[in-house]
Amino acid sequence: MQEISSIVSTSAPLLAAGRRMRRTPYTARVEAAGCRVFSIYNHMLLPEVFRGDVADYHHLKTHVQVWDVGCERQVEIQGRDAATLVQRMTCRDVSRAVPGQCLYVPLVDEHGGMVNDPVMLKFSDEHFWLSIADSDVLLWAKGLAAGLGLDVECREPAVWPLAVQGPKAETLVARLFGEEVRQIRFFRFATLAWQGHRLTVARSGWSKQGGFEIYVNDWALGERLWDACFEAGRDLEVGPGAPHNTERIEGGLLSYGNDFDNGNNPFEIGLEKYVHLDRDIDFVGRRALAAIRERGITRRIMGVFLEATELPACEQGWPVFEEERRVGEVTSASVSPAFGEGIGYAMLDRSHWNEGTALDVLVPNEGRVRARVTPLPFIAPRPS
Ligand code: THG
Repeated sequence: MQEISSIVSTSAPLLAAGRRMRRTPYTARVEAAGCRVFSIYNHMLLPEVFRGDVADYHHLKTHVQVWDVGCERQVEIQGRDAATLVQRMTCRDVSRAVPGQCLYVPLVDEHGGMVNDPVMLKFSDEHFWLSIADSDVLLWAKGLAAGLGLDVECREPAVWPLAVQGPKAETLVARLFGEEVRQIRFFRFATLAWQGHRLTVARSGWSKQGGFEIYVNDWALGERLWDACFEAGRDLEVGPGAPHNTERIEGGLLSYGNDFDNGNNPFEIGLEKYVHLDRDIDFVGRRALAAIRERGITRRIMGVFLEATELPACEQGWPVFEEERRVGEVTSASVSPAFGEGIGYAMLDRSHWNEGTALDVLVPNEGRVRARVTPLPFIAPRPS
């Protein structure tokens, strides 16, 4: 229990069950597999810890894990104006996407503030999914469609992604869906048969260990597919897992609600390469982002190394100082076994965002921790 106490305090009250804390088709299996900590994401249960924080990390980087990411809800946009609405919602040019392609698309509001950062799946010019992070995108999409008078239908389909992540993920998924999964390139998807059902299988997922996401479209299939993964992967040491805070920080993946929210623009969070102001596209917030680009940003997210061998969960932002002057805030942090010290993200004022800048971070129960600024990601991606 030592490790769990670093995530939530041992005296924390329990989370009440109820329909607002939606279960997924996999929740019963996740509980049986020994899930010790849940979070809530898109009003749905998201498992976080199984063996323990550090053991889960090493298992993910060595073997293969099955993740209940049913909370990655799909916002389905269908109809004659579907492509128009999706483009209105994102500052990234989606016009060249082809059917079978995924795109990471920052969604912005009229002030250029981040609404969400989903993965878009394009099925056709008239059919898209936005696989969303933790904010209520469906209502924003419906509001825009109504306000703009677009010919689209927006809904949340009965789809619950199951992720298979880790170095042995391809071997496992090929055993279930056949050798053709090996042909699926990064951020592409195919519709493949499994026990008479046609499922969308994408090479994607919220880790840098490689893997797939299976978009399960039938509640009753959930436990069967979960069980099939474990039967097919026994010799691969398959195990239950979940998106891992340390591994995703190492890889530079950002978390909506933790590292940024509606108060941040895409430039501040390092997503400038997805802001296509030089393309002839029409999106909400275009003028605002153009003005921000013109003005320049005053803060941005950077990596920080933290001289610590133990860190609590970052429940609130940790203030960052240079001597007595407050210059930013740590948004996520964790001790990395790969680096043997703390790593994290910090939103830093322009005066202190340069690589190598020495800072202090005020960590609850630890006091002042020495930190230094570093570019992201901490671990460069392997060529895929
Ligand atoms: N998969 C699916 N849905 C999701 C997530 C996911 N919804 C919630 C959340 N994760 C959305 N956020 C991200 C953030 C980063 C990535 C995916 C989803 C990601 N980025 C790659 C990178 O940064 O290297 C690739 C970006 C690109 O090349 O376009 O994978 O994980 N279904």
